[in-house]
Amino acid sequence: MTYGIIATWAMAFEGISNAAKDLAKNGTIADNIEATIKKVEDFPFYKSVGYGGLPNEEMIVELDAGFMDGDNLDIGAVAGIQDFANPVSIARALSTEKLNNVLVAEGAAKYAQKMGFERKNMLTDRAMTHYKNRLKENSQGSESGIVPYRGHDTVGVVGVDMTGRIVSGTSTSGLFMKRAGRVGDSPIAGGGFYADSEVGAASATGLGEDLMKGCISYEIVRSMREGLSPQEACEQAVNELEARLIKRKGIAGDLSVVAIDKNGDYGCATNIDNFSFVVATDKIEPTVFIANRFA
Ligand code: SD4
Repeated sequence: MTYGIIATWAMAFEGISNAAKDLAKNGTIADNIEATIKKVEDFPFYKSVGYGGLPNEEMIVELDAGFMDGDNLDIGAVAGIQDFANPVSIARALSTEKLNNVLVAEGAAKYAQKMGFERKNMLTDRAMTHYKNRLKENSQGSESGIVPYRGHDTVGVVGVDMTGRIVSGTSTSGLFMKRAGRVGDSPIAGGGFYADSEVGAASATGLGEDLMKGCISYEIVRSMREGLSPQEACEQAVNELEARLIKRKGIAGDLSVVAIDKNGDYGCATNIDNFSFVVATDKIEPTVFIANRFA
């Protein structure tokens, strides 16, 4: 029986290792993706996710998360939510609602409060120090603008369990120093995540503004449906989107993606160097791989 799970960035290794054990014992992919993402959200030193995530330009941590169940195409997402420990769990809960599946800011917080999700101040002293240092650097003119953190980025996890259910989930604090209210690709279905149990799932990390322009996660699942392998679909999506962006705008941001199909085959592509991702399947022990920009 096939199962498999793949996550963006090495930081998900522990969660993926736990998930692999559970999936081998018939665990559900939805529970394991949520648990894997929560582990990253709870760890204070990852700069782009959950507790310890870096704040926006007003020194407020605003979090985005998405969840999609590929069996019935249910989606749930929160954007710009503050002061809740596990945005991915809120997104998952929203995916089970009939309507109102995507909530932002105060509305999302009201829902989370009503549903009893854990409240938490997500700004750590460490993140505050980063913020203050960046303000200093900006005022000295040495660095400016918003940039994704390379190496500790958004967590995106996709996987299939032994029942054939396929799920995709994401969680992020978005870009450091983003404008208040800015939303990236991570809580956008088809942008940061997509899943369809008839085909496979994909998730993205990098510059949300550019990833969204290609609806990149949907695009990968769409081309897998047409017969491309996860690897071919990931490479095609990143290559084509980067080429289109460069042609029209002269520049493309960071684009990194992972995907899995219903057979448990996986793929990954990136236009940066040293993009790490973690894979575990019924054939592969939990392993961190490093992908580099295509030639
Ligand atoms: C975003 N794609 O908010 C996310 C962030 C990310 O670099 O992946 N971090 O645009």
